[in-house]
Amino acid sequence: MTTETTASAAASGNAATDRFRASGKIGSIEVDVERVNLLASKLIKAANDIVLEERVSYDEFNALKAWLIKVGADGEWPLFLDVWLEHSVEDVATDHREGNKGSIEGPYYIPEAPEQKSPAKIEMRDDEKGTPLLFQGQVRSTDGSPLSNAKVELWHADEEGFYSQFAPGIPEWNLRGTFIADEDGNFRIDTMQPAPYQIPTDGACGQLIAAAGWHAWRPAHLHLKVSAPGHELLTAQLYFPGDEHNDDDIATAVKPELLLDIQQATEGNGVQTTYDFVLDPTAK
Ligand code: MBD
Ligand code: FE
Repeated sequence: MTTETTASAAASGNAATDRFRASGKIGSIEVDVERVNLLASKLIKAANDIVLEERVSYDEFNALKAWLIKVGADGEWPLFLDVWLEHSVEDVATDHREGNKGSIEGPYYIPEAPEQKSPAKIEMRDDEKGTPLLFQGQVRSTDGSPLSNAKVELWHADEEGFYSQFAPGIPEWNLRGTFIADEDGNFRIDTMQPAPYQIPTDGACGQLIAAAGWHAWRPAHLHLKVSAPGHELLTAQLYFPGDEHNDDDIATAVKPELLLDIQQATEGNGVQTTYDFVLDPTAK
């Protein structure tokens, strides 16, 4: 067994929970009393309607109670919410945009990954497994003008589907980096193609998936945050054609605009892809 395969749901869940607590997203949140009243009332009513319509039993009610307790104990609230709810929040937050489609952030983003000027190679182990991937493109504004020195943050799983800082035995910033595009908005990053990702099977979310007879897979994906002064931050994911889970992602986060065009590399072995990002100006 490699160190990586000893990754546990509780360890990755608790790391994601700690990361959310440290993210600064909580301190700045204030929700109006009217909105809390509306949203909480609707949520409670929806749950009660299900109980009445489906005649939920005490055994089912207690199974739910035990399961919700386990979600917290395993630190899997970030995973649960990001897999089954964030995609709708993302749709609402970005449906005004004219530029690039985005997708969900998910539970495994870490800000301030080491910065490098493009062209660059992302941090990886000397013996990093997998297919080398050259990822390049240009960042532009909606009017077509290149965004010089745009920032491209990239993070993704390794060839076994594990994320650094959320699975044991992986160097801190492995397959994570912040890349500064050139004066024409062009970036060029050498990385390693990620594997499909399976939701941890030994935690509460995995228990639900097994109990409901679902599958636990997300298609292989690159995570990105692309930004430039005066433009809305784009959070996105990019996917690989032919992945069998592009059509049934457990997190419902695939969009046709986010599929890469993968080519054989022109230099060395491996593959390459070009993907351009279009950012919306803020305050139009
Ligand atoms: C992931 O890697 C991910 O991107 C999401 C959205 C949820 C769980 C794991
Ligand atoms: Fe992911």
